[in-house]
Amino acid sequence: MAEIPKDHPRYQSLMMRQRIIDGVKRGVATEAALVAHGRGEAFDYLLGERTHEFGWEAIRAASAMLLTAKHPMFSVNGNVVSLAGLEVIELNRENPEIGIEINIFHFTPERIKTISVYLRELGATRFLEAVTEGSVLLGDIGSNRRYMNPEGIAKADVVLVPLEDGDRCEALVASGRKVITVDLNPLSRTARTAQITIVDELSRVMQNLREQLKQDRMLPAEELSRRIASFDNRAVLQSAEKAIREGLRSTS
Ligand code: PTJ
Repeated sequence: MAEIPKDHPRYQSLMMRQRIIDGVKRGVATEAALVAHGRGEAFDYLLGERTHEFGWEAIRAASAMLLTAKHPMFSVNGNVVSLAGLEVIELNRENPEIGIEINIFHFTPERIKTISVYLRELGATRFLEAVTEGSVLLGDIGSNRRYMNPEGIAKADVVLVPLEDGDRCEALVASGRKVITVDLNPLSRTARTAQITIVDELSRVMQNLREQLKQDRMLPAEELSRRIASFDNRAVLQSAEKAIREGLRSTS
C-alpha cells in the first residue's frame, strides 16, 4: 500500500479508497465494488467531503427510528464490510438490539464465508446470513438480494441498508418495512425510495450515527416519534442536490 501522508488534504478519502481496494484483494468486496465506490467518491468530492446539515437531519431521524423499532436490522454488503466493518461491529456492540445480516448482490458461498471470517477476525460474535436454511424470500426481485434470514430481516420492521441497489430498497419498502439508507447520490432510486436517506460518506455516517444513538438512548419514545414524524426526506434530497450543484459551480 502506498504511504498516504496524514496532512494530505484528501487523506480520509484516500484511506477509504485503500480500504475498498484491500476489501477486493481479500475477496470481501467484488471488482464491481470499485466502480460503486468511485461513483460515491465523485459525489463526495462535490459535497466537499464533509457532513452537511441535511446529513445530520437524516442521522437524527435514523437514530430515532432505530431506537423506536421493535426489530431493527443492519444489512451489510461487501462494500460496507470493507469500508466500515469495525464500526458496524462497534455499533452492534453498543446497540445489541440492532442485529447484523450479511446480504450480497454478487453471491457465492465462498464470498459469504470470506466475509464471515473477516467479520470474526474484526471481533464480531453475532451476525446472520441472508441465505440460510429456512430463508424467507422478499417480494419481486430476481437477484440473490431477495433472501432474508428468518430470525433477521424477515422479522424486521426497520432496516438500515447502506449502499443498496434500487430493486431491493423498493421491495423492502413495498413489504411494509421502513428503510434507512446511506447513499452519496441523492438522485439514485434507493435514495428516493427509502424513508430516510443519509446523503454522506459511510465512514462519517457510522461515527455520527453511533454518537447520535448514544445521545438519544435515554430520550422518551414520544419525543423520538415526534422527530420521525417531522422528518422530510424529500427536503433532505433537495438540499443535497442543491449542495452538489453549488459544488459543481465552485469547482468550475
Ligand atoms: O457486495 P455486493 O455484492 O452486495 O455489492 C455491493 C455494491 C455496492 C457493489 C452493489 O450494491 C452496487 O453495485 O451498488 P450500486 O447500485 O452501485 O449503489 C451504490 C451506491 O452507493 C451509489 O449510489 C454510490 O454513489 C453510493 N456510494 C458508494 N460509496 C459510498 C456511497 N455512499 C456513501 N458512502 C460511500 N462510501
